[in-house]
Amino acid sequence: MSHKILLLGLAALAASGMKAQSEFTLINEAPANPDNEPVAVQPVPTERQILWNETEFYGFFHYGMNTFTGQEWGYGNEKESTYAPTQMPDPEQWLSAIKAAGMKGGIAVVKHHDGFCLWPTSTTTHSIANCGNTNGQANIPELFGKAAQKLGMKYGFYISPWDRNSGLYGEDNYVTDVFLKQCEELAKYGDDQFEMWFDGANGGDGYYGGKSKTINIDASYYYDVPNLRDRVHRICKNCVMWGVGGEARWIGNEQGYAGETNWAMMDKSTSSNAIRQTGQEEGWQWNPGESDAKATTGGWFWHSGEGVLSAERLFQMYLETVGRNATLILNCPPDKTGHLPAATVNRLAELGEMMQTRLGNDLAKKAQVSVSEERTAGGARTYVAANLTDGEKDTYWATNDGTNTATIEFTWDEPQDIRYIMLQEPIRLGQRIEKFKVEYTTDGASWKKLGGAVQTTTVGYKRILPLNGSTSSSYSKSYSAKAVRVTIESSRSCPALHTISIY
Ligand code: FUL
Repeated sequence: MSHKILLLGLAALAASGMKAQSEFTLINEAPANPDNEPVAVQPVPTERQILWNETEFYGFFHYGMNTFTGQEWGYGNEKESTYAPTQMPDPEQWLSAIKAAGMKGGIAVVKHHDGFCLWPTSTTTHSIANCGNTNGQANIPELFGKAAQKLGMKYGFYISPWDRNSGLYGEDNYVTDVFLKQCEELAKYGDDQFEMWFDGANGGDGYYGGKSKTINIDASYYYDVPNLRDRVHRICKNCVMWGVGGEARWIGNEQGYAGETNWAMMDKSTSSNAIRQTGQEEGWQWNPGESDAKATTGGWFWHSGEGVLSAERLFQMYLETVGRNATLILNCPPDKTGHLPAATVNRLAELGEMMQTRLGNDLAKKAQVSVSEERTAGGARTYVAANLTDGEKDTYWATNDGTNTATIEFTWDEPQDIRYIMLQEPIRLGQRIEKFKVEYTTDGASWKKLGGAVQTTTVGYKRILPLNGSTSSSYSKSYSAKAVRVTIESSRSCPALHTISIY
């Protein structure tokens, strides 16, 4: 059509003797795509959500007034002096311990529902500033942020929107003069924060400045989320506003698992826990899942006598969350000394070694890789099979438009003992793969399916499939493979993968 219009225009110009350049503007009908990249399937993540997803596995530290009262939800009337760490709290110790487990960051709870703030704040007297003991003066967000930066880890804070201490709770002033200001104060403890955690527990009974009553609010508007997001993002541009903030979703349970099928998309209006676990292929919002779970046997806060889950169980949680296109935030509560107990530290180190043994040696890197199709290269990009094993997250393999199925084959000179396969899509192109299968051959002739009865549907940011089909004893059986074949059976558009690893 545009060509016809242009020709008519030129004919008219020739007739009138005018110059073409000043009279005509050519409008491109298709956006330029010099690299021949596949068109993204909507919706797609923001840059902030992509960076957040790369944190994958991070720690959660419930520590505060409840650590000293033995409660899980303080009423809000606890005396400031009850917060009395017996030693100087040491967030660097917390973070070093989770780093040893392979975690890339941490979130510190700095205000829980009881309203007690672990930093000196102008917004309330209910903070460490008035606890009256030296160890208690440790400014937790400040120390936590600095320690994370020192250790090269990502960090962020949990601030409860619900405040059972504040006499203003339920009124607009609480949001404008207390909550938003507190969030802004926290944002100022480091503009490189990756996540701010806003819990869904809201309203109910509490102290509320002495009123001791029940106050119910409507969380869908009360916390002024658009303003909250703007105010934090102005300071911390890559800070994902979790939960109430709407940029990443709760996975629908606190047991450390996501659905075997798990889409990063969801409709904002949908809140059933079953749907949170799987997301929705047709969801109109990029709202990826985060799974919050406890590493200990008690509550979220430290309780005397509690145990620590086994490394095997924690590894299972990892497979069932990070391995299913969610992130895992694993709670490790510091005790009254302001340190993680030795049993937790030791277990985290054990987990780190287990992760290294099981997922530390990528056999795909020494295989020959062949694929059924490689997308035609564009200016600065190729889509070759070798991109799958080059260790780069920005290069990827893809097929041509219109080809929505494919096979990818890894072959070794000598048979390899294998237990896991890991796949990753370049999610800036949207989540595409709907169904795949993994097979292996020992003799080079007959192929057998791997993964047991596990659903091999979605991939997303990351998918790890235990090849024996068990997440609880995933290491118990290996397969001797001369070759492994991944078949993509269905995809929303031409499939693209940036990495496949085999362990
Ligand atoms: C819940 C809270 O009510 C718990 O106390 C805890 O902080 C957990 C992570 O989120 O909804």
